Amino acid sequence: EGVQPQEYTVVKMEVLPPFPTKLGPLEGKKVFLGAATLRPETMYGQTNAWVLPDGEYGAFEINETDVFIITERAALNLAYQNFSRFPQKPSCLVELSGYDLIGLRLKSPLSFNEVIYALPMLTILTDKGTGIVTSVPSDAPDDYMALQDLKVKLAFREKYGVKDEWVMPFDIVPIINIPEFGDRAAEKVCLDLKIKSQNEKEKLAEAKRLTYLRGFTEGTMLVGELAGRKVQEAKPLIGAKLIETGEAIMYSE
Ligand code: A2H
Repeated sequence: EGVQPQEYTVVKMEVLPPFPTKLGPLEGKKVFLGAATLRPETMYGQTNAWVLPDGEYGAFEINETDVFIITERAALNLAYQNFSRFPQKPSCLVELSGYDLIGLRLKSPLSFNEVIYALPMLTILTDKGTGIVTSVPSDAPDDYMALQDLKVKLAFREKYGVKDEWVMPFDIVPIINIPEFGDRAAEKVCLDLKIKSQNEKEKLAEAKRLTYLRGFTEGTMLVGELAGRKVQEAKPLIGAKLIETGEAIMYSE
């Protein structure tokens, strides 16, 4: 953990009915996967959500109506930031594993894909953010490689019970142009560095460093209300709009 607090936007990815049996007790509530992101301006390009198969999650009451599926650690932090039905006390309705979440149908704010699915990612850390990540393969090297792994490795899909139709129809959505990297920066950098899988940590760290540096300072939005504006200008405006509309909350740790 760093010394500086990290400010995340937690995007509310709505779980669409029908709920699987495990989520039965949540019937009648508004249920969301709470995805922690540092890049709210990229939400147009979402293709799926990521969960850690062996991760421990819970369905926590955020208020009278809304339930967030996140780690217990994040629920405790949120409870101290006024996001719990009961002050400073997480209220868990169901304990869940990542396996229970794979295949959930989701509707996520700003996404051009109207329905997306929860899929397995093996490199999610449970001591950071909410343990749920939203996937933007155009601009996040980790997301691009994890989605590639699922697309090209049938054995990987089978191991986690991932159906082809949750993965195959979802292509990169170009949302940001970066002068040196084009409009699919994560893909270009992963190809340039010859990254083979989501487990190549060092190469992926380098890929992230490269895309960041240029993306934030020189990137231009290609889509949405702020098309044509710099990423730097769009990021706080889009983040604020998601909060105003109730489609996201701020979370710090
Ligand atoms: B970012 P930092 Cl387009 N485990 O969101 C692993 N990764 C996690 C995580 C966890 N528990 N919680 C959040 N993250 C990811 C968008 C994005 C992100 C883009 C480009 C880069 C990028 C879409 N995925 O992050 O260590 C989330 O992915 C690159 C680091 O707190 C979150 O923002 O700095 C970011 O990592 C937070 O990482």
